[in-house]
Formats: sequence, C-alpha cells, structure tokens
Amino acid sequence: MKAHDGMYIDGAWRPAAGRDTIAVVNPADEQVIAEVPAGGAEDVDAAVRAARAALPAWAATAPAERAARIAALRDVLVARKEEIAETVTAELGAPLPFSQAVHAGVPILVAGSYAGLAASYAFEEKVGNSTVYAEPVGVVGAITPWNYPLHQIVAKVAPALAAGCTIVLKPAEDTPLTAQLFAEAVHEAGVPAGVFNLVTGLGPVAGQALAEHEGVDLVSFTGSTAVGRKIGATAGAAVKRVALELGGKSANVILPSADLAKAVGVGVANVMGNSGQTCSAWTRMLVHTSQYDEAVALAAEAAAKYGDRIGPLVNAKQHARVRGYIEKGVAQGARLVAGGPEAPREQGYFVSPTVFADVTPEMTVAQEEIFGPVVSLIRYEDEDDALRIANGTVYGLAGAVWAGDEAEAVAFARRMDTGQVDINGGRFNPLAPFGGYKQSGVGRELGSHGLAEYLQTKSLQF
Ligand code: TXE
Repeated sequence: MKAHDGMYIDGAWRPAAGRDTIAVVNPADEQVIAEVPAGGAEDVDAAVRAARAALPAWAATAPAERAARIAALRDVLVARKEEIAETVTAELGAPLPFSQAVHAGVPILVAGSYAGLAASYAFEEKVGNSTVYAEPVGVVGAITPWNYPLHQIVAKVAPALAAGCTIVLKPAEDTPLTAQLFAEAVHEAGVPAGVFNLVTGLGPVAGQALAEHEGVDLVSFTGSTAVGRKIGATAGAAVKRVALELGGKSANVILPSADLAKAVGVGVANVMGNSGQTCSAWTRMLVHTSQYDEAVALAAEAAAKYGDRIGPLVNAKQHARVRGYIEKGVAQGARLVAGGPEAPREQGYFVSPTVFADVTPEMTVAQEEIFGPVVSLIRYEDEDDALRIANGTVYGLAGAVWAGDEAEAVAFARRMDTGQVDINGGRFNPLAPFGGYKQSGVGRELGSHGLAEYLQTKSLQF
C-alpha cells in the first residue's frame, strides 16, 4: 500500500530524524503491506515547534474561517471515502462494508458537526458585568488508538481546530496509514501550515515524548487504562490539561418488559461489530432470571449467524490476549455456548464470535475489558440487583437499557454510573457528549462538551 516515508510537519512531508521504521501488517493475512517511519523525540520536538509557531495566527482566525476549513476537511473525507475505507480494511482488517459505513462514514458526521459548532459556538459571552471569552488551550498532543483509526483522530482534531488550537498527532502504530491519509486531507482542505502535524511512531517512544513535551498544553489520549494512568500522572506533575478516554465494561440491561429477541439480537451485534474492539461495547448482557435461558439460546444463535462476517483482531498481541480471556472464563466456570478460544483460521488474527452463559459478576470476563468478540450473559433477580451488577465494575463508559416503556428505561439509566446510555437500541448522535464516569476516563469527546475540552476561559469585569 501507498505510504509516506516522512512526517507531516509544518505543512509538508519531511524526512524523519532517524531511520527506524514500523511494518504495517494486514491482520487478515499477516502480510506486511507498508512501512512508515518510527519517529522519536527529535521528530516530536520539530512538530511541537511548528504547532507553537502556528498557534497565534490560528487562534486569532475568525471562528467562521475555522468553520470553513473544517467543512472543507469534511468534504475531502467525503470525496476520499472509498480510499479511507480500503485503507482501514487493509491495516485493521475490518470487513469493507463496515469500514465504509462506520470507519469512513462516522468521521464525516463528526467533522460536519464541528464545522457547525465552530460557526455557532458562543466564544464570547456576557455574564452580568463581565465578558467571558473562550480561548484555545494552545498546542494539543493527541495520542490515538487503532480500534477506530479515523474516528479517534477526527474526534480530537476537529474540535481542536474549531477551538483555535494547533495539534501534533501521534496515531497508533498499528494503523498509521489512515493517519497519513488524514494528514493529506487536512492539507487538501487548506488548513494553514503548522496547525496540524503528524508524527508516526511507537507509544513508549514518540507517544511518551509528546506527552512529556513542555511545549504541549493539553494531552488528549484514547487507549488503555494503564497508559492513560501514566499520561495523567505526567500531565498532573506538569500541571497541564489532560483528557483521557479509556476502557469500558458496559452493561446491556434487558428489563423484563423489553422485546427480548430484539434486545438480545442488537446486543450481540453491538459486541461483534469491529470484532469487539470497541471501548463502549455492551460486553455484559444482564437478563432477568425468568428470561435467562431463552436469552442464552437467542444469543448463541445470533453469534453463530455472525460466522465469517467478523473481521480479525488487530494484531498478534490482541489475538493472544483475547483468547487468554476466553480460556480464563472457561477456567472460572463460565459456560461457552458459542465460539471459544481456538483460532477459527490458520492465518489471520481471527476469533470466533463467543458467548458465555452462567457468568457471575465477579468473574474476570465480567470485570475486565476483553476487547474482542465476547459477550457475557449475567442473570439478575430484580432491578436493584441489576443496578448493583451494572454499576459493579471500575468502568463507566457506556451502556444500554431495554424496556417496554421508554420512561421505565430512562428511570433505570439515570441510576447507572456511566457516561452514555442507549435507550431501546439508541442511535449514534455526533453531538452527544461521550466519555467516562469512574476509571473510564476524564473529560468528554464530541459535541459542544468535546469542544469545551480544548478551550479555557478568560473573564473581563466592567
Ligand atoms: O493500547 P495502548 P493497546 C484497551 C483495550 C486493549 C488494551 C491494549 O482493552 O485491549 O487497551 O491496547 C500509545 N506514552 N484499549 O496496547 O498501548 C500507543 O502508541 C504515550 C481501549 O493497543 O494504550 C497508541 O497510540 N503513548 C481503547 C495509544 O497509546 C503511548 C482503544 C493506545 O495504545 C504509550 C485501544 C506511552 N507510554 C485500546 N504507550 C479505547 N478506549 O477505545 C502506548 N502509547
């Protein structure tokens, strides 16, 4: 596949400081498809300098002009949609229709929403005898994961651009080609040189150098809890802003009045989409004891139907990790009713759609983020029991509630310790804030709340 052999810094592709490279592997067949440079501290420093130099002019650009650049970026993403989908499929392994609809489709909605918000946001407000200005935080260090390669980038870069910030992006080492395509799109959209910069590289090298750089005012990170904790500590020590979007173990609560077949079917599909590599996936299905056996049968059937339509996991490490979790579930007494730890194909990092029954809330598969196509069915006795189980993990990112009556579902959702809940299936809304309670993170992405992360306020009293 086509790849740049440099970094996108100050509006141009420039050679990397060192000679190290990263091999990009197609997880469906384990073939190397490209190489990109593995940047280090020197590359990060050049990118941060470019971002700092570009900051004053971009921060002073009228919001309407920033909105126009984001709208142009959205248009490029539309024009290059097919190429984006093919690139994501090549480096992440997602089936092409899923890449087209979700990996290429969703970022268009998010970029569009920020073109609108940049134009309409109240960057200046009168509060009594004061004027309050919302000003950009400054230079943003964005560190993104591989699971939704473009969405994770756009969910940070679009609001940062809208706010008037400048950016250095360090994308995941598994999916750098999508990030390079995005840099081309930013360039085509006419975003001024230095406003957006890209450094590809390894997390503990380039990622850490970016998080620690004193020229960075805000670190926005999406990834594992372990790395998030470290980045949070580094930012705290330097007293700089930080936004963390970490893991999840979301509960899909099916109340007895719900349409059981629909709730189970959509629930299983929610976990299997993107091969379970979704931080908000509803990995714990909570079913009333009176409906439990029926739900188990429905879930096993739904998973079996998925069969070959599921893509591989992103890499060998995740493949081993997810299969290890499935083995642990079996060892702790959970009952496999679909899938299992055996790799279904000789080549590629595939795992079969897996359903566990007889899962109890304290089992590892019910507590830790597996990040694979694995759903655990847990039984509850009454609503209080369901709520206790739903809230009984360290995470609080998302969730779902199903009930015959919407008000009943809403009442339950309001008692959940989690940042986003889908009612009777829900529908994606790019303007709805997304982010975690508890150890799922700090801060919000998307919508005006996501924009506010990149702003700081100044008030003038009269
Ligand atoms: O994540 P990492 P990994 C969870 C999920 C998954 C697990 C491990 O449970 O199984 O994390 O995935 C960069 N300083 N999520 O190992 O390492 C890295 O280069 C600075 C949830 O892939 O956290 C990449 O760009 N940066 C999740 C990004 O951090 C560092 C999405 C994420 O990689 C760094 C992905 C360091 N020391 C995984 N080390 C979600 N919330 O959506 C790594 N990175």
